[in-house]
Amino acid sequence: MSGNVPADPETLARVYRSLRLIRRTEEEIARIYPSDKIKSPVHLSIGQESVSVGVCDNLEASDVISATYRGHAAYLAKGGDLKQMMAELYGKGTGCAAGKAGSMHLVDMGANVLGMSAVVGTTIPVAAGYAFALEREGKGRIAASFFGDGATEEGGFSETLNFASLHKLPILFVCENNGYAIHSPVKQRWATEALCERVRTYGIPATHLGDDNVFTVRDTAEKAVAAIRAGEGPQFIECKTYRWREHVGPAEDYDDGYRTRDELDAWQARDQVAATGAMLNDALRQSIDDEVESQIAEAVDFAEESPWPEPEELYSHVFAD
Ligand SMILES: Cc1ncc(C[n+]2csc(CCOP(=O)(O)OP(=O)(O)O)c2C)c(N)n1
Ligand SMILES: [Mg+2]
Repeated sequence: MSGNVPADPETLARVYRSLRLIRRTEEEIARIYPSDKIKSPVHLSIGQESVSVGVCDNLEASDVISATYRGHAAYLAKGGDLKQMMAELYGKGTGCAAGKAGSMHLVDMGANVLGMSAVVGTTIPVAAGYAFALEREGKGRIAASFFGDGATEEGGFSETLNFASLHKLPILFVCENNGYAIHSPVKQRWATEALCERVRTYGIPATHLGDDNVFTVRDTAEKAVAAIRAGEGPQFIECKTYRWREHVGPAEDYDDGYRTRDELDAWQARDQVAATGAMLNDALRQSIDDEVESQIAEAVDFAEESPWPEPEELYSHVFAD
């Protein structure tokens, strides 16, 4: 495993805990899904956790993030409430969006997680708008926006880069390049793979990471966040990563013919959850694992036992008060 392993054991334990929580939560979601208790489609981040964890480890609680319909990892890495997330997937009234939104539209403003969207690319300009507000607020808070490789093909992506650079907005753009938009590989969609070169033409410093080593992501994000906080304007990170499961749903899809299991094997060999766990002593790893399991079990119980939303709930959050 490449990358700088952090000297301080607290960081190592914190990063592992976050990775493990996301992985195990999504494995539980995949396990429960066939029971039909989960009422919304699920886009799992299994295999991609380290991008969210490495970036969010550099953010303050008061910083803001945006993400996508594949948003469980970013939501949890930023400190979004797990019980409310699980209840939201179940469509329960205690969910983070009162059971009306499901997995693709998570939100937790208590943790400064902006509402997510199923419409590709749309949360990028929203995050920049929020960064604009944060800049005017003048308290040093920043925004980070997570999106996929496919989202960079949307017009709003380019418009947002230009606006953010022009106004030196305090925003970190994070492209999770998992190589596919649904079943279409990047090679069939991009004239060149030089995404960071394209981004630099907007005057935004951009770093390409060839794999998703969590500590490399963390180090890169640390520098980017420091530059943003110093008032230098936006920064961009493109991180290659890999989605282990199907685009939407709990299963694998290596028989669908658009990608091969060999590709998965190469990424699984450097699984960041396992690799980071292996850096801890057995007793500490076990205690973190146990804690994570009980946190997830509690969240599942909470979702199962929570009431359905009241019919009147249909009319709340429709218009601003
Ligand atoms: C504007 C828009 N166009 C098309 C779709 C259909 N769609 C849903 S997910 C997706 C792929 C997006 O790929 P990427 O941004 O790489 O994210 P990933 O799913 O790989 O995380 C597409 C095309 C959509 N939801 N919104
Ligand atoms: Mg993608």
